[in-house]
Amino acid sequence: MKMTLRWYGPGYDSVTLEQIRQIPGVTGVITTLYDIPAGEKWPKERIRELKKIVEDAGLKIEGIESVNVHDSIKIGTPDRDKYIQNYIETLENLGEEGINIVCYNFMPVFDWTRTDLAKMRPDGSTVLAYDQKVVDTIDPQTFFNQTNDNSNGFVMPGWEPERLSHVKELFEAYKDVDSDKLFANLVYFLEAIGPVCEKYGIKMAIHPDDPAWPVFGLPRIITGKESILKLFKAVDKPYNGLTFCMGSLGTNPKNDLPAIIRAVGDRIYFAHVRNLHHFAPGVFEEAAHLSSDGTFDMYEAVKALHDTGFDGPIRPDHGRTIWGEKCMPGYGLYDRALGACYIEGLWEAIDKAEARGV
Ligand code: DNO
Repeated sequence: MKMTLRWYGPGYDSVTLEQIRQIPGVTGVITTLYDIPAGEKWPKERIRELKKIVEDAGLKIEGIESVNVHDSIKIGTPDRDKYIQNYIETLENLGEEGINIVCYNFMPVFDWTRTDLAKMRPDGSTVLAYDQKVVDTIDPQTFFNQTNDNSNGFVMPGWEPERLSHVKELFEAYKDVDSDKLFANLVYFLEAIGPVCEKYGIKMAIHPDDPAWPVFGLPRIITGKESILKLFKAVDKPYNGLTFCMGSLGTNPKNDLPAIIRAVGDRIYFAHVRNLHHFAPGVFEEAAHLSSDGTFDMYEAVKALHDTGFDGPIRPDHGRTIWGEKCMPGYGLYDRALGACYIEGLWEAIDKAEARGV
């Protein structure tokens, strides 16, 4: 595995590449061109420029998170082919630069959803948290405004103000899109980008829905083992793979995380490793990465990745905000650095135990 950190690019991140380089074991970043709206083509020069910035800092771009998919593709409107063509050209430009892991999601309207971006824990740290009751009693526009207002002045991934200033219109546009239609549109998209992925060896790693159930009445289709395997069967090609995101799949306590890893196996191209603390169904907060701080057995999950021969990038995921850091909620330096070292410690121990036949 390759340990990485998500980095939003110049001007969008409070964390610098120089800081990332000093986290023991971290050799690369997962990044994006954050300013390019979903649906637009990524120019070759911009990709090259980004690559140079990262490489000049002694790191490597290990993957892109995300090349976002335009709503027309998810909805299946007549103009979707135009946006798919832009996506293909973006993949071509990435492929030409040797970047071949692309994380994306197929969630309608909202990307990941949390009801509190700074829930205070007893130790004074703050975390992202979710309570289904809040989602059930708030309208989507107010919810969006609230998320936007509480993000410490950062643009949160998947919550682009321009797109989401039209929440009502977006909901209207999705009104006939049920889960079958959304799934069919995903298959259409994956089939259309197949040739470019195969030409450049690009691995498309879909990000599971977060939380792993419908929110605000919108369908969600990548929520657990069955739906992931269904997608792999529908487009049974190696380029069609998964971002194994523990925090997203783990929002549903019924999802057995190590079992999902073992079932999906070599189609996991990228892993987000993190912990959640569950209080009740639909009520959870994000925890430190350590098993003892949350509900997941982190050893078992990392062991499953190790046992299945996972050799792609791992990144610690949302961290707590600690030590007075001013950062995008979930994406500070300190707790993610602690998370990276903890995951590396688990990995080393598993590696050595295996080598010694323990
Ligand atoms: C949240 C992230 C997601 C993820 C996208 C992938 O912090 O895990 O925003 O990047 O869903 O497209």
